[in-house]
Amino acid sequence: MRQPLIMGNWKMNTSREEGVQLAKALAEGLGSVAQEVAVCVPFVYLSDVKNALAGSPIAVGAQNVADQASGAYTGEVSATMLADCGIKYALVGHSERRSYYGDTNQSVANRFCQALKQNVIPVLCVGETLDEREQNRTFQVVDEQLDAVIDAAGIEAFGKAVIAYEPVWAIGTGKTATDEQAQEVHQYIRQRIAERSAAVAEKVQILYGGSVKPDNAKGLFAMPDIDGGLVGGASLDAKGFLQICHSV
Ligand code: G2H
Repeated sequence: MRQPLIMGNWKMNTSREEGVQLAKALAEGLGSVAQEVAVCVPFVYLSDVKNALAGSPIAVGAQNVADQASGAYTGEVSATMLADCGIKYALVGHSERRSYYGDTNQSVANRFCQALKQNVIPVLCVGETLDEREQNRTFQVVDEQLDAVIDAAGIEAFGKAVIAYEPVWAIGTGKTATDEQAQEVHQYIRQRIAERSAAVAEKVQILYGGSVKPDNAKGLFAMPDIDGGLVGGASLDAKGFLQICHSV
């Protein structure tokens, strides 16, 4: 049985104080839950939020990680630095990184490997654009995104990683994939992993992301291959995010 995971992605939002208050409200309101909960926060607030969550089961993640180990890479934050700050997760290949900052399948694979090397759990984001879906290329695009990482890290690496399926057309648009549309791709991803390792496919958590809200979370999380959510906009409101956390 896979443990559900609900992960907030604050993106480039909140002030330091707002972030700390949001984290405290989550810690106070969560209660005891069987599922894992995490928040991916801006780099500069990682330590503040981690301190605010001390004693709570809520983990902290970064929204990106460098594709190199160390050195002359101005502006980058390495996996070693994240590990040094006690950060548990790092998103890699979020569609906003791929589309606005030039992250490629290869650089995403390198980021994934760097995170794993430092025991930071990579959360590999994959998903198709609306054009790609309309051209019936969803599975092909997801395959290419997955294969680049499988080639670089090996299939066993997915036993220590998380996958997030985020259809680009559903991100921040208010358009959510239907439960069935999301399940179809989640099942496909799990089957692609199973072709290489049934044990890893059984173990890997596959999250759905793209306009997850308190009113659609339950239906999505009830699907057999959806192991939780990566929640953007709705994770900025403590009450709503806690409701989503309790929708598993
Ligand atoms: C997708 C998601 C979180 P939102 O980017 O990663 O954001 O829930 O706002 O669509």
